[in-house]
Amino acid sequence: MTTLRVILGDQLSTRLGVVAGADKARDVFLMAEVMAEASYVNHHVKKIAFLFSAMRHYAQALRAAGYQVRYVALEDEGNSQSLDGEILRAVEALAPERVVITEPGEWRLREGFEALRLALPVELDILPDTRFLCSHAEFNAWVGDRRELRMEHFYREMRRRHDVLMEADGKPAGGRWNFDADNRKPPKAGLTSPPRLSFKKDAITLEVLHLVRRRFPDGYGRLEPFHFAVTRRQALAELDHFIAHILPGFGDYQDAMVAGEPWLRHSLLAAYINAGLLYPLEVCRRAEAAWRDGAAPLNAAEGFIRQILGWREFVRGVYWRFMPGYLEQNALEAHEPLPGFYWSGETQMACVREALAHTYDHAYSHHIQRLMITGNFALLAGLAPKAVHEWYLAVYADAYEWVEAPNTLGMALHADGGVLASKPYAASGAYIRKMSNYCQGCAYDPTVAVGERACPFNALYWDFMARHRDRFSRNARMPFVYATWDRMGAERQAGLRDQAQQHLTAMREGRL
Ligand code: FAD
Ligand code: DLZ
Ligand code: SF4
Repeated sequence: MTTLRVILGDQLSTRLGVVAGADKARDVFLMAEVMAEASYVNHHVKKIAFLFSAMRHYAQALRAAGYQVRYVALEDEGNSQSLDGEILRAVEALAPERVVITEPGEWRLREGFEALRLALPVELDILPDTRFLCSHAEFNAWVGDRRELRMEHFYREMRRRHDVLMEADGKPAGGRWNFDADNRKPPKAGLTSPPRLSFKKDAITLEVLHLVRRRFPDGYGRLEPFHFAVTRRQALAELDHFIAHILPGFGDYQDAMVAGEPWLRHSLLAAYINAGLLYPLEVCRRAEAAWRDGAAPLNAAEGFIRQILGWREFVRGVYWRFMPGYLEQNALEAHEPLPGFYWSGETQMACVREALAHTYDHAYSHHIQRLMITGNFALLAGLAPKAVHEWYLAVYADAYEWVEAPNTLGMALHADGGVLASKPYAASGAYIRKMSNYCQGCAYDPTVAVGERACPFNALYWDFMARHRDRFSRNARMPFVYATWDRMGAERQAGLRDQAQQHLTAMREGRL
């Protein structure tokens, strides 16, 4: 029986069911570069180039292994420029007896494939994405009748189920599940990013860069220099490098931010894991082995593993459980349009400028920049969640809706009303001052809340807390906030709220 086996741009893994059962003589793989996917948000040009190059290399590897591949390049004649269209065209051309696909990572595509089923003259099977370590059924079973979903509880179950960082007696390695308290060090003086690998561009990547430059001339972001790994072999080299040289410091400086240092001790692996070039469990096992071999401390290995085995799987579970409504949520009733500086990078706030510069240059900024700088600003200023979500989905090389939306709407903006995180990650300039050296180069002063040089994060923080008092004063994890606010007295409170309005006016007028 001839089967058409469809592989999407973020499914570049040979261990998926769609590959495992393939008959080299009869089956055909379909991969397609299409404008519908390349333009449904204003993707960073590096993200498009990374995926197209990785897709082309993956097709080449399949062919080298003896498989038949129908690869439709962006400018190929007849390209219908949509995934549905390309599946229909391939079915017409090849007359397979069935079509097999791995479930996509975004609700809109999943819906599209369900509809396509009805239009196709042959059966369409949607297989589970077995790269994930928690299936939809397992997540739903874990949710059960819990009223609150907390990542920490989920993570413990995942550690047990996959036997990661566990001792023989069923206790967690080192006697604790979580070493987060050790992982909040501010940057020490002179903290820099250790050197990273940079991969030589081969003919395929050069051709893709040329294509992207030509076809996306007004696309967001800097296309070159382009250093991404685009094959599994290169991604494994990046993993080796991280485990050997970077992981030992991962925990200590997980929350630190330093001007001019985009990577610090972060792994840069999300783009590769999400596209399928690395498997999440292999990455966790490598980190665990480094600890067991004495090459990395436990707080680093545990902190790193928690992000992948815990957060990554947890947000995916939340996404599928709460879609399609999840994207519509706006629990804090935030309606402010996204200010232009998110795209242009032009703002006087040094911390925001820095995070946006990394984003523009590398299609990357690390977690604390995403959460506590650009995310925190969006939260405090009341930016409309959907606009912020579309921005995050566009600008990072690792961004797909299943992982981006819960992080943005849930973790950063609290738009889901607390499904993902029990309290908002709101912080004033004092936090940024403590965890970074950004304030040294800023037009504003983090110690000032009202007046000409007042750091916008300060008054916006208090205004945010005052606006949402009804909701947050009942939160047991925010005990001191309202006590401090009340101690300020009416005059100071009015001054802060007026200052917040001035910042918002400056933001709307492009002066912030
Ligand atoms: P590291 O800091 O080295 O972390 C190790 C790995 O853990 C990452 O590679 C990633 O696979 C995983 N991880 C860490 N934190 C999270 C998390 N909160 N959720 C899921 N996985 C996590 N991550 C994405 O992969 N895609 C996104 O589109 C995305 N959007 C985000 C938007 C916002 C507003 C926020 C606050 C976070 C977002 N994250 C996203 C999570 C996290 O910021 C990135 O995974 C991380 O910055 C990627 O860099 P890294 O590979 O160097 O990660
Ligand atoms: C992100 C992306 C881009 C830019 N281009 C393509 C493409 O041309 N062909 C393709 O199959 N996939 C692409 N993707 C990835 C899809 O958008 C991805 O499968 C969905 O976002 C689901 O995660
Ligand atoms: Fe950011 Fe405020 Fe510090 Fe400037 S002073 S870098 S705006 S926290």
